[in-house]
Amino acid sequence: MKLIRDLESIIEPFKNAVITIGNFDGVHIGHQALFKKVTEKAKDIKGTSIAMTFDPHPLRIIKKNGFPPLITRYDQKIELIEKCGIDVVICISFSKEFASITAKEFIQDILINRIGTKAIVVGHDYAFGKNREGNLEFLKTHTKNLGYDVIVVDWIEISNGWSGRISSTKVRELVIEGRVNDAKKLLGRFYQLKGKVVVGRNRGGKLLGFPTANINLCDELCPKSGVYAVIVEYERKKYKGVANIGYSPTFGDQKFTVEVHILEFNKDIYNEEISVEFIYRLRDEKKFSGISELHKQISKDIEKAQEILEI
Ligand code: RBF
Ligand code: MG
Repeated sequence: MKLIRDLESIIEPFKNAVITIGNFDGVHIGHQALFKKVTEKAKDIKGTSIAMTFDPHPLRIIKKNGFPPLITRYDQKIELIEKCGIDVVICISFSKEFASITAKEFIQDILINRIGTKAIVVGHDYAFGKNREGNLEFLKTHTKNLGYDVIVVDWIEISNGWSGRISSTKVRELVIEGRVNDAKKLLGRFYQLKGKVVVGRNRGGKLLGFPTANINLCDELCPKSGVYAVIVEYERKKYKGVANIGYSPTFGDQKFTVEVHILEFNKDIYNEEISVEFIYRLRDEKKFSGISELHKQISKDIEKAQEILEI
């Protein structure tokens, strides 16, 4: 897959370009359906399958605050799009200037003239460009004079055990509510956090008997506080684990942490990158009357996690 970060670097249009355009935060099953249609159509017309996306997320530029936490960070998003079999990802560095381009200019100058678009694949509620001018109706009225096809993907076809609307907003809601199992239905994979292992309080192993790797988060989406059965990936190997998200109320901590106790593991992994897949939410975080009560509960959590992760 080819990654393009700058439109200027496209010196000649792609052969029979089939394109889909979006933020694709989360690369959920709705997005995956769009990519599938793009690759199928590109195969049909012996062309190039293209996904255009944006980084940073346009809302971070348009809205000063109140933008949503990301489901997938930039590198993870690109990696997931690549897995869908797309030939070229064009990732626009979103700016106020880019936002001011009209839908007509965007289609004519960028999609047609520069990229060589022959077909645009969209969901039925799609709109782009300044003031969301570039909606489906708009796209369709320009097909004849600009010479491209519009292909609409019906998202109902791909429900995957989920009957509601599929959107990044819905995925965020589910993760924030701790409903990682439902989030999985929409993502087509488990929700995953990636981060560097940082120094914690150095208490888990010594005092409690369960050492934890504390993960440093930037501003990505974090599941609801609580205890989860997880799968940890480190150096391409997978391990079972139990994660705790929250404030460790037993110790009266004021600091929010994401920490994971990795089963059958005793390496020093400070400063190393790990990823944590959230498989199942075991319980809420609780204030225990003492260390031994908390220790007992964590032993039970591990037992339950072992059972869940066995299958
Ligand atoms: N701390 C709490 O105060 N309440 C909990 O319910 C709780 N559950 C945990 C469950 C697991 C599986 C793990 C690994 C940790 C949990 N902790 C909990 C956090 C614990 O207090 C923390 O790991 C140590 O204090 C080290 O920082
Ligand atoms: Mg720790």
